[in-house]
Amino acid sequence: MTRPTIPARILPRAAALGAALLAAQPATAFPLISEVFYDAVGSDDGQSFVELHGTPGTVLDGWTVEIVNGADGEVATTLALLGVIGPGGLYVVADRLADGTTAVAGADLLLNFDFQNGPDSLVLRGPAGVADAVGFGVFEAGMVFAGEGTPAPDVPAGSSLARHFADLDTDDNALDFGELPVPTPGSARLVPEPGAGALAMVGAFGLVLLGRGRVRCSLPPLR
Ligand SMILES: [Ca+2]
Ligand SMILES: [Ca+2]
Ligand SMILES: [Ca+2]
Repeated sequence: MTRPTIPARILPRAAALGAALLAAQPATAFPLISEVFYDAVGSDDGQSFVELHGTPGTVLDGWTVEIVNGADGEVATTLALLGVIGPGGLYVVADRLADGTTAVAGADLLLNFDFQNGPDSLVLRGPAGVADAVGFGVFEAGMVFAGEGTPAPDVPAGSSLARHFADLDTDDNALDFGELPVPTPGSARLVPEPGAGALAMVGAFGLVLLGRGRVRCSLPPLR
């Protein structure tokens, strides 16, 4: 049995992620959109969710998540948030079934909504304006991308679109988000605490994930 090796060609992408980690940490403002599950296998009813990451105790009353239709830029749905980000630093808004329940475990708020399957955007808006945004899919000429930087990839049914690290925001959706084959409402990977070797650990972890294909990292294309 041969030991798995890390292809040299992905090193520049890992370096880009490492640089992003260094550059982004001091400036990151919370809350952030950390995960979006917009297309379950089969019906999305009661399965869709949006997860936010932020400082525990943050009051979200008055905050909204807008679902922006990529076809025309119109806000198709506005999710009015309520309540407080809990001790774990994550907050989940889940789609409600007709009977008032949801299939999403541990949801903090149930609302009735339905995503299209992209290209679309989500905009998180607070009292001071837009706090974060993510757009996903291929935006063709005439379509409206309301995310940040470049769009994140469209993910297949059953997978969610998630930040590689819930607390890492470079304001470039393609860099920050990737496919999560098993959605994780209410849990997330965070950047390790700053310290000697922490960045190296993150970089190594990223390399392992990239090498194994467990994270379909949407870093800039290889040249
Ligand atoms: Ca579906
Ligand atoms: Ca952002
Ligand atoms: Ca999650």
